[in-house]
Amino acid sequence: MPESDAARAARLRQLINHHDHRYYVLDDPEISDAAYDDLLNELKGLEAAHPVLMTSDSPTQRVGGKAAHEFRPVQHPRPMLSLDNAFTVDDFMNFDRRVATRLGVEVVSYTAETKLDGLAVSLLYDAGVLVRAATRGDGETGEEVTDNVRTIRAVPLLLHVKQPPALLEVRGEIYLDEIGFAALNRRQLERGEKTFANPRNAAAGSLRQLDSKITASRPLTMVCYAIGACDGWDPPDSHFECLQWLRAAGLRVSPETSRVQGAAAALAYYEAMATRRATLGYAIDGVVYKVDSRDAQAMLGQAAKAPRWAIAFKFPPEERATRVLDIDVQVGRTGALTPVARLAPVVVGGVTVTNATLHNADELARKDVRIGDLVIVRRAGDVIPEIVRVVLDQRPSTATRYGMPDAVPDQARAQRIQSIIHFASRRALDIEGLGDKWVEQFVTLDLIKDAADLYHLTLESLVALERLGEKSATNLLAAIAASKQTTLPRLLYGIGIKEVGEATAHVLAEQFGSLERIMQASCAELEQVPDVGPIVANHIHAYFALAEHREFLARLRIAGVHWPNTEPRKADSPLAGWTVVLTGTLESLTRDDATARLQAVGAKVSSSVSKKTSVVVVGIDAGSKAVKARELKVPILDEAGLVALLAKPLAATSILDRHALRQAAAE
Ligand code: I6G
Repeated sequence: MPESDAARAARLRQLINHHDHRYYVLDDPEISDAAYDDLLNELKGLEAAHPVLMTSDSPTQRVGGKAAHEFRPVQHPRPMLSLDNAFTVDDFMNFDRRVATRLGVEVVSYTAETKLDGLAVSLLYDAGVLVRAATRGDGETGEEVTDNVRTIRAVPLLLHVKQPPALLEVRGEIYLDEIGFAALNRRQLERGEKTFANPRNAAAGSLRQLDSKITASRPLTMVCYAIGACDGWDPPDSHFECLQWLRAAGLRVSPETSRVQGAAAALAYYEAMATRRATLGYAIDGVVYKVDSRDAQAMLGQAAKAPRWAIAFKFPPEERATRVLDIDVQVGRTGALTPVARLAPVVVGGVTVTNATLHNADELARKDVRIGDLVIVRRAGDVIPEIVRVVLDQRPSTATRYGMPDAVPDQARAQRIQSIIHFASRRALDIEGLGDKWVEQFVTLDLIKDAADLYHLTLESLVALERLGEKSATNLLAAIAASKQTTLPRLLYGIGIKEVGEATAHVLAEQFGSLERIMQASCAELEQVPDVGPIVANHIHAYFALAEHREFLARLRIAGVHWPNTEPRKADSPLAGWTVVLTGTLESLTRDDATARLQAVGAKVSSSVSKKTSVVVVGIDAGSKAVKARELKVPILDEAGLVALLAKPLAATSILDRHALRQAAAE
């Protein structure tokens, strides 16, 4: 091989990395897309002709490689904490006064940054080379997503530093901007695949792809906001300088970062960002203030879950006015009719909203929403669009009430479509690529009548459809075939028994062990299951009493769908013998879910604390039970500890050691 090929390949790598940095990090490209493609194609050609020229940090390696089977758990070198929140000016002022008092200063110097609504990740650079990327997970343990993160061009594979630290952990947020999000959803629609509800879900879904080629096709980007663990190097003295260092090292840092002196300047930054929020081009849900001096940060230290030197001041959910163009009903998988307002498109918190559910006839009447009304819309929990209220003084004289129908034409067909969509959904049989639009089309064209028919679709029938090429059809059939190997809880959830959610499906499977035993169970036996009351027991019993449903399950089996029996719960379940008390409000899961999941791993959930209690889980605003637990010296877990326990019940003892608050106050 001529020497010049090696030199040319090295030069091309350098040039492409430079232009990636200009385009993806600085947002300031120097060359046209066509000129960039020429460079990349030339490098690909050289590497194909001389494979020895290929390096692991070559930009050609960002296209994604082999599909993985799972995401390996990885322990973070230092826990990835969360941030305390402020929701009001008073909250923020209290934080500022607390910090000032502890530091013994009058005016605190902060770095202010935007809080992007994405997914927190940790990047590990070994001597300047990206060697690992992991999601935050529960803060202690995340999932390794290196192959996927390598496809993100805003993430340098090599740091632009002459003498890189021996080890450097960088933390930040992976997200999609508004243009990237809209483009992705457009593409999903074109392919008949599910669109994403918001950029955060899209980013999370894109990063959690086992096939990194799919991640490579998604327009993800990243901003970095902190240095985590490091070795062989002292970071600069202030957070602001750390961010500048990261920027100089080739990483993307929020362009909105600013140093502010004192509370008044901090609040002015908040106001400025709140005003600019709608035009930034990416979703932010607040601003983050960090005490700037790293020495001061060290003096302040951290509480159980969050540093004492930082706070996220959240924005109130964004509200926008728009017009109700129409109201109609949507048929759910159980046949229930839900009124839906069709809205003039409006961007709320970075997402275009065109529909808002009105839940049921009562809610429709209570809010008195009429066709033609001007309404205020927000995204509940910043996700699901909802109508907050009607702007009554702008109600047009032509506004008309909507009469909820008892039934709609084609209701049975709409219901069948919804039940198949549910059956194929990620938490049920998980048939990847079977978007809602395809299900609608298959049912409309009479290719399928129910979910069992999916397993009899053929390549010939699919390629005959417009817009479904042979490759997509083959992939879809492979995904359908792969879903045959499933689990009893997934099946129980997927068949869509009224009010049987994932948690109940799990507990049913745990308690009965096989579908046959659930089918034969009486209402009284079903009611013995934790989480199953008389109404749900009745739904389950009624479902299996219908010959049509039993026949459907038999057809699934004949088609090769297989769900191994689970072992009915035994005394050696990981938490068998444990008694757990839940108190206070949990943020990431409901009390019912927590109960069902604890019971599924063998724990008994009790409502009162005694010496025999194994652990008390303390949520927000916990009252006397937390006090009693301290008095009785019963171990106390916070919510993060509960999540860790549910994720790995076999590691219960070490989780208790790690998370239990152990009555620090009492000891
Ligand atoms: O979740 C976060 C978003 C933004 C952060 C964060 C941040 O800084 C701009 N900083 C820290 C230290 C943490 N979470 C824990």
